[in-house]
Amino acid sequence: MIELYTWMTDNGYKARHGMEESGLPYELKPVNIREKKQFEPGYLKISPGHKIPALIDTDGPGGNRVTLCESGAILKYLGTKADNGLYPSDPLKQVKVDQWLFYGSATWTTLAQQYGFFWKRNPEDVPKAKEHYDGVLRDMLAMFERHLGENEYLAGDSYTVADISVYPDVHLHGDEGIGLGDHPNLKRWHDAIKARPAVQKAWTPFG
Ligand SMILES: N[C@@H](CCC(=O)N[C@@H](CS)C(=O)NCC(=O)O)C(=O)O
Repeated sequence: MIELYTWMTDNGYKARHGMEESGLPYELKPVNIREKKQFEPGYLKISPGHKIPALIDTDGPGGNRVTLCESGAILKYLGTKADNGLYPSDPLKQVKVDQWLFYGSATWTTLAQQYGFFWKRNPEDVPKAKEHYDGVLRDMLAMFERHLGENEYLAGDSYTVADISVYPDVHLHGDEGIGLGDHPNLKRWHDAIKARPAVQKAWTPFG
């Protein structure tokens, strides 16, 4: 059984979305980061950097107990375990999935979060930072637009964990933010993912 520790944030939605797409049974364990629950000693044992998401799998490889943090690593783990194409078994296809999965975790979301901080959450108005991150966000959206003009999904013809990693911040800062009207290819990709039942489930607020 997998226990998924997460919260209602971009990275948190990635893991929950991947869990839903995997079809694997799991137990949802909300970690309220507004109440600083991520700093509790028991949680720091599975996520040393006090970040959500994280998971515990009591039936990992070889029947061993696995703990794991980092959304990209979690998505790859779930895709591999589910063996349903979310993370392809073909090493040639894995190359491009890894490229976009790493881009999603390391570059896209990290920079989109800075945009979100300066535009939505920072009580102090910092025009230079806002201008900088607005340019950074728009440049990345334009890159996705070009790429998805030539590819149905980020890693090529198939929907993979790479798409799951990139979706939340395209939704939050693109579709529900500055708008995707000038990005028809990205909008097509976004809407196709948004319509998936797994997204509807994963983005449901905790009860
Ligand atoms: N690179 C990490 C980033 C995770 C992350 O930034 N998590 C945030 C919420 S989106 C968090 O847990 N913040 C609480 C904290 O830093 O104490 C991943 O992809 O999982």
